[in-house]
Amino acid sequence: MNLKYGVEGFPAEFQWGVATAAYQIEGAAFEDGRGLSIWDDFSHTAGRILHGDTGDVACDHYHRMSADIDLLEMLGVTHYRFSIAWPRILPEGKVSPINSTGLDFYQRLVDKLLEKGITPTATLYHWDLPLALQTDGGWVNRDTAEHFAEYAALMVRVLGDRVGHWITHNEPWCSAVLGHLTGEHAPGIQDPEATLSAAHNILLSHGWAVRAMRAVRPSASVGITLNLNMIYGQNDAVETIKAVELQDAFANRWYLDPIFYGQYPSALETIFGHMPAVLPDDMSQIQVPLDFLGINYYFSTVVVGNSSATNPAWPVPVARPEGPLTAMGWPVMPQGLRDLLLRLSRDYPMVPLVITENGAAYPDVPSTGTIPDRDRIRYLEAHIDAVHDAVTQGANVQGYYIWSFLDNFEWALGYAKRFGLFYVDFDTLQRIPKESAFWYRDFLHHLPPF
Ligand code: IFM
Repeated sequence: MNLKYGVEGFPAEFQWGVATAAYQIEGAAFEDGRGLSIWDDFSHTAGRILHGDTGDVACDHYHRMSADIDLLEMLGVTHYRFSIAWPRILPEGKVSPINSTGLDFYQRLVDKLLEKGITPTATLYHWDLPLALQTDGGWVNRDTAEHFAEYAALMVRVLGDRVGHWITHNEPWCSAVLGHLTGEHAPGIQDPEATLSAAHNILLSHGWAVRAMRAVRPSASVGITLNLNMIYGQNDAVETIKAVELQDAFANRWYLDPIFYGQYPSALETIFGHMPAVLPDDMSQIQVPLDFLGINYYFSTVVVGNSSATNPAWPVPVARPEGPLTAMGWPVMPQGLRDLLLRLSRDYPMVPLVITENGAAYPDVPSTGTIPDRDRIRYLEAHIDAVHDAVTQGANVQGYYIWSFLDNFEWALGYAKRFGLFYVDFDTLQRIPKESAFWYRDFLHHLPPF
C-alpha cells in the first residue's frame, strides 16, 4: 500500500463508502410494477447506446440485493450510497399511484444495510426520470419540479427514520447538458434553450424538495451532488485567465452559485446568449442551506487561451490531456481534487464537503483466480492522499465514496467500461472481487496490504 495515511489520519466520523445508481445496477426493469423511465426508452432506441446495451438486467441487483450487501460488509464500508428509482416507486411520476412493491424493495435494502452496521446514503434522482413525466416535457416543464418535491417528501416520510443522508440530485450538469444539449444521454434533446430551462427547473426542484423533506423530518441530513472539476489555464495570459473563468462558470458555478448564493454567474449570458429565465422568488427557493455538498470528482481540465464562446457545449477550447489516462480517456489528476476541495472551502465556506464519487475505469481482465487492477489502486491511493492533504490544510471533508461498488451500465457506453471494485461477469452475473476490493478492505480494516 503506497498511501501516505491510513483511515486513522482522517476525522473519526469520516464516511468511507462505495456508490451505485439504480438504473446502472438494478435491472428488473419491467417487474413488480416499476414504471418506465427515460433511460428505458433511450436505451431501447437504436443507435443510442454502444452495442445496443440496456439496463434491463444490468447487475440484477434487484434480485441479488441481500448477497450484494454481504459483499459490502466484507469490504467494511461505513456507508453505502445508492439511488432510488423514482419510477419504481411512482410509476407515473406523480404521488399517485404508489407502487408498494417498489417501496418494499428499498425498505428491505435499508434494513439489511442497518443490520450490517452500514449507514445508507440515498440519492433521489440519478437520471431515471419517469417516462410519463417526459411525455409532459420532462425537466423543461416546471411541473416536474413539483412532482419531484412530492416524491422526495414521500421517501423521507417512509425511509427517513433509517436513512442517514439524502442527496436530492446527482450531477444536474449532466442531466442538463448531456441530456438536453449534446443529446448523449436521455432524453436525447439537443437544444440550448431546453438546456437552460432544464437546469433551472432541476435546481428549483432541489430547493423545493429540501424544504418539503425538512417539513416532514426537520432533522434530515440533506445535500446535493455536483460533478465538479478544477479548471487550470495553460498559461497566465489575460485571454487564458478569461477562458478559465468562462469554463469555471460553465462547469462549476452554474450550479454552485445559485445553490449557495442565490444567483447565476453572469458568464451564462456569454455562453447561451442570455441569462436563464427566472420567476420572482425562484432564486431564494433554490438557495436553501444544506447539510453537505456532494462532489463527484474524476479529473480536471486545462483550457487554452481563447474565451470566445461559439458552441455552448464547449465554451472554451480544452487542451489535450497529458500523462496517464483511464479507460474513459480521462486524465489522472489527483492534485485537482486537493485544489478543488480547498477552492470550495474558500469560496463556499458555508457547507461541509463529501466526495460522493471518485474512481476510475480500466480494462480489467480476469486472470487465474484474481483480477489485477493496480492502475485503479494507484488512482484511488493518489486521490485519497489528495483528500488528506486538503483536510490537513483545513478543508471540512466528511466522507469519500468510491465509484463504484460493482461494474455496471455506464450509460451511453453500455457495459464497455468497468469502474467496479467487484468485477461483474455480465453473462453469468457472478461478482468477483478485484485486487482493489481487497485493497479497500485492508485499508478500511487498518490492515497491511494483502
Ligand atoms: O457512472 C457515472 C455515474 O452514474 C455518475 N458519475 C460518473 C460515473 C462515471 O462516468
